[in-house]
Amino acid sequence: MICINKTITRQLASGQRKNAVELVDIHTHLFDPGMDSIMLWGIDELLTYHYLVAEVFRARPDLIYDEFWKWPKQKQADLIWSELFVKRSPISEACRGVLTVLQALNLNANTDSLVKIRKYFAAQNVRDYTSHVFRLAGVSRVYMTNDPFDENERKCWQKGFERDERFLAALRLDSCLINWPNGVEGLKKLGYDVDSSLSDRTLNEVRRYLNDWRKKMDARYMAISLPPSFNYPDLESPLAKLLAQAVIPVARDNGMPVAMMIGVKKLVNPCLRLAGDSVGWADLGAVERLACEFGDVKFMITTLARENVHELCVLARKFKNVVPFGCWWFLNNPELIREMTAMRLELLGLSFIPQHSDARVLDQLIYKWKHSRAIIGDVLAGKYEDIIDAGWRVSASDIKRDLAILFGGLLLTAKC
Ligand code: FIX
Ligand code: ZN
Repeated sequence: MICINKTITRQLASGQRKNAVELVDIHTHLFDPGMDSIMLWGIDELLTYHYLVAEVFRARPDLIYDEFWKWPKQKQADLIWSELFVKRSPISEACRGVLTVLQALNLNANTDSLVKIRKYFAAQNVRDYTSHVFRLAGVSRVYMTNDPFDENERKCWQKGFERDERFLAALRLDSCLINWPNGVEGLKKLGYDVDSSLSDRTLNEVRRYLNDWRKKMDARYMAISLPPSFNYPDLESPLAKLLAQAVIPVARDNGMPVAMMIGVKKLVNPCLRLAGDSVGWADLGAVERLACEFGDVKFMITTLARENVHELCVLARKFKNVVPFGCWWFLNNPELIREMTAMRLELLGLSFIPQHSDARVLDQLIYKWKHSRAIIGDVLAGKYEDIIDAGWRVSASDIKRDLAILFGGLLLTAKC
């Protein structure tokens, strides 16, 4: 075994050395290039990302929400560029991300006008560009967020398209199950004989829906985002019953993980649309009880409140079928990624998934992973240095093996 020094450790751990690891991004809002009508990419999509929409209204509180939403995307992007990049230094994480993407594409960001940058993107072919972005980001595969209730997305599935193996499917449950019986009409439209009561017939039909679309998409896991108030068991909550008697049985029968993303307060400011969601502390006792009752089902959990992160680490130590993942949304910022990664490595070793990108725009893969790898790699390198100081011999192959566990999507697919 060739022992390596701390410099190489640091380079390897942060992916600075070639083919450090096949990286699998386990949660994004990207779409297969075959679904080109709904796939987002390019400078205008990057600049109108909802993170930057929230920030431009802070720079220009005089802006009228409805006026802004009436503008064409290019006009929105021009305003965001002018307010957040030209008139002010683009130091927020979301602004910096756009700079990182442009730098990686060798485009000059130091400009007042987006004309030249738009020309570059206009000249790209989406399939070639997708491969270029995956190469620059060092990503091998991504999981999408797939919702049969979304009209535009459903049309792609019903028309059929040639799958790109780099884009795996995850069946998203929010539209169908959150605020039941809101999903009843949608299920009926899709041909399922349900009603608002959670009768055996309705539960059977929900299971049929989940299985039909799991198969149609070749979905590898099911996912749902949950409010801070989520509880289980909860006799008052249709959602608790639907999870226990529809989602979890289908997951168990097919060896599918269930991802629960907990702590989102939807649309606290509806005028901001996608940018209007906020965060709340959640009682993770619900996760403890689900993990205890369904010990043969894998629960992938991410929380939105910083206060829940440590609690989730301890919870995961108690339940081998709970896998914490990612630094979600308002936690996906350098200092919090650093804090969360150190906490998780110290409490969980390598038994968690450090990050997902949550990318909504293809090009974001470049910045979300460059920024995260640098921090996660730095923290991880420090942990190798600690054990080297304690006399442990670390080889390059050890680090590559460990990175494959952390970033290769293995914890999502491994049996629990
Ligand atoms: O529920 C989710 O998948 C969230 O990640 C999104 O709703 C959110 O808008 C987002 O993209 C955060 O990064
Ligand atoms: Zn997401």
